[in-house]
Amino acid sequence: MTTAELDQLSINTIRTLSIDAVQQAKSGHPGTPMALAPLVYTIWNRVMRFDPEDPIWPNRDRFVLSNGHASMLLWSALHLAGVKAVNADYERLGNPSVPLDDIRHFRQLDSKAPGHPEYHWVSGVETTTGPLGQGVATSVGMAIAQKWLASRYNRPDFDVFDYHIYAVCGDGCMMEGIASEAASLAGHLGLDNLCWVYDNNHITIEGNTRIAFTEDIAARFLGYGWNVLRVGDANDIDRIEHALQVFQQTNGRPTFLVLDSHIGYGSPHKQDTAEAHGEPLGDEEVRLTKRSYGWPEDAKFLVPDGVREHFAAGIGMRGAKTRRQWTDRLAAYAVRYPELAGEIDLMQRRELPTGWDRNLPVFATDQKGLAGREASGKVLNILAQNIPWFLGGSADLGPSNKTTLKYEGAGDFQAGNPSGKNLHFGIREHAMAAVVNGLSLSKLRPFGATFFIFSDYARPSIRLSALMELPTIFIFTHDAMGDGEDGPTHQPVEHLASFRAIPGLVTLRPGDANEVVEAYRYVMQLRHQPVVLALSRQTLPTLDRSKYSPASGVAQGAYVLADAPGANPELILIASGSEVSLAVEAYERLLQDGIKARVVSMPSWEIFEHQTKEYRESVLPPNVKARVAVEQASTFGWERYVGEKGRVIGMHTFGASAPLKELQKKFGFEPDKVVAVARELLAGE
Ligand SMILES: Cc1ncc(C[n+]2csc(CCOP(=O)(O)OP(=O)(O)O)c2C)c(N)n1
Ligand SMILES: [Mg+2]
Repeated sequence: MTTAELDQLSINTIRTLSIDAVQQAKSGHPGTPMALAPLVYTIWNRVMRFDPEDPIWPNRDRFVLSNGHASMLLWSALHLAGVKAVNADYERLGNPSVPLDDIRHFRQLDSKAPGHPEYHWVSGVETTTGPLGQGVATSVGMAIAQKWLASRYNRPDFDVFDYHIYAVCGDGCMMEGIASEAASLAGHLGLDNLCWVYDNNHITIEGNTRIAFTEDIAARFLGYGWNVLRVGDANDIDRIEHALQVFQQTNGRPTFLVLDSHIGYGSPHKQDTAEAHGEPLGDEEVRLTKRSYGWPEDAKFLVPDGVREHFAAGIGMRGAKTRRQWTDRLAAYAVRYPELAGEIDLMQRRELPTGWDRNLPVFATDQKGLAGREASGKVLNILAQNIPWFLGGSADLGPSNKTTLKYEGAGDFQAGNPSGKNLHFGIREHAMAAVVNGLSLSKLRPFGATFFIFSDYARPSIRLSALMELPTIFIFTHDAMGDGEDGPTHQPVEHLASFRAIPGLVTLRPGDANEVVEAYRYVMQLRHQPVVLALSRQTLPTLDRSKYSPASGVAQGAYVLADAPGANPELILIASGSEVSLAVEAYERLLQDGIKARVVSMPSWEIFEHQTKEYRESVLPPNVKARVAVEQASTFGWERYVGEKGRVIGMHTFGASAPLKELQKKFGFEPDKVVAVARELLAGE
């Protein structure tokens, strides 16, 4: 067979595997894989530097399928390229990442060919996609990461990091706001290592895009400062390859490649229709379509002889060669620059350098105290100096979030200064969260920040962070009513409850400056869990730790901060964040009145739930039923800790606009109120 014939055979293999898998599952999206098989074939077999033997090789090119519903493209590519599996400890396992049998079980339980690309589940998937727009936005984080890594680690004669990022997207991704935010940022930053290929097929679920989407997309991307290319025929792999070469030669701008395609290509009755998007073709149409490809009509899941070999000769050979060259280069680099090479190695395993926690502050007792965000700012500035690859920024609230890295040499990440550690996301919270995910997927240790209320604008990407099991850090300040006069538009209420409801996410709301330090100490050691830190705007008293328990209790999620005489309480006050010192004040008064109270500081439900039953019951003894929880947030969920007989002092409205003191009075966050509720409870009222 000629090379051209092998190319076509490979493309049709991707198409028919996709058709068969969807038909077998009786669910899925055949049309886009049929249309984009030539594109994916070209990127994988002709262009990408990716070694199937080692899908986590640090300098590999990245491939992101942002239109995640077309997942069969990825499963076909991973299968045909012979990509090998890796486990969560980054060990190379040697078995195929996506066996053919799993493609036969597309969308079934435990299959390595699930409905959408899932990062933590299938090796070779660079990021989880499915919620449209997330993939392309995350790819911007990957591109920022590559620039940062190159600027820190590359040396004359040693290009340690020079990879490219390819993202494929459709109309849906282009309509989603997050993609616009991310494209705007990528254009500003001039990320010329980034190429988005837009599947311009004019079809979405409800029909032709003329019903809802008629703008000039190319003009939009020109406006963002991207280089815009067009290939008018999605079957023309030479033109596609040429366009990707143009991308590689383009400096100073990201590339947007508009690819005109026909959804359901080759299907006599379904091509160019919305039906091809998300329904199996049907047995008869499958036969007709295969006939149009010149494929055996009754063959199912057929990988003809020569196809795997063709991939082995393409991506296999190229990937192995480039990885070998890189490994040799890195070995020589490690001799010249042992420290830098050591960093690269640690980073890949998500480990921390020795001394990562040196100089972390200990805050002295202080009734006036320090705001959570202030303490956080001090800690961030130390951590960023101890951990070279710890970096981040805010969505235009750095001065307010106190997330700006101010030490000498921290620098701002910009097109002309890719070594900067302060990222300026602009007022783009959603893209920020996705970019932070992209940085984390690139093994940097990132944080992103905004006001807690605006976490609403970032939540879909935070959810994906948890789904992907990434150790990202989201720093949210102004975590309750502390911003007073800004009023209910700025006062988070249901946010803690909603983050506590996300599986795998750690939500932490420290109660004083030393709890902030301990929170970071805990967070930094996580390797597979994202964290939401909720920090106060206003000052919080720094508690006397010689009188009360040490803040290291944060690592247990909840701990006995102040106890009743003889550790034998009749009442438990539970609080988080700004309400911890309030609970302590109430406790002192109750104690004076002879009431045996205990204060439990509970910065994190999730961490607490992971402690032994023994520990949990030592903190919240089951026989002590008189419990009051105090938190300036929705009371939703607190029943689990206060029990049927307990009480919760929390929020039932959106708050109000007024100075903080008045709000505390109005909504009952005062010692008098806590004492009164405690007394009522003990009196059995
Ligand atoms: C955020 C989000 N909203 C809605 C959906 C449901 N959905 C999946 S695919 C799709 C249509 C996408 O159209 P397009 O991107 O043009 O894909 P094509 O059919 O051309 O492959 C929709 C609405 C989704 N996955 N994510
Ligand atoms: Mg479309």
